[in-house]
Amino acid sequence: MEHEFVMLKPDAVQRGLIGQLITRLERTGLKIVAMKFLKVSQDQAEKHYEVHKERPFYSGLVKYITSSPTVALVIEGENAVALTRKIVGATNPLDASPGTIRGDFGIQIGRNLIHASDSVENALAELKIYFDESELVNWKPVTNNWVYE
Ligand code: D4T
Repeated sequence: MEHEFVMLKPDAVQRGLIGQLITRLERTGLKIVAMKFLKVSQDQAEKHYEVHKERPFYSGLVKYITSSPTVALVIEGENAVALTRKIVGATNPLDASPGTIRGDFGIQIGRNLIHASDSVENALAELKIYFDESELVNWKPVTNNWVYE
């Protein structure tokens, strides 16, 4: 089963959307295996957004993600990465379809509420910035046989 790394960004927490956003992921049948409320450190932010280091929005992005608490989650399930990215929607809320998180709750790309890793490899690398692998909980929901055939 795939693991996906998700972060509810500072704007989602400040706007009181934690419950609503987690509900959208949970109701698919995808399973939460780790979850943490944390203020991202400068070091974690620099590791997380290393690929964007040379981009003009990098310093604003690091400032934003470290500015206020976030919620980090690891989600497990079949095709967890693609499914989660579909629920999250396009990076810019303007391009995100209605029904997606960014399409329904966002206006600007710099306040797009949620992060979801774009590949299985990046999910593993990113979850390691925020979690020790021992923090991932191995459990089986009682609904499993009704989510998977
Ligand atoms: P994340 O990584 O937050 O899930 O977003 P995406 O995978 O959808 O998009 P990304 O990596 O291209 O961008 C990372 C992060 O940077 C912000 N950003 C991006 C921004 O503020 N201005 C920009 O022009 C771009 C391209 C938003 C998401």
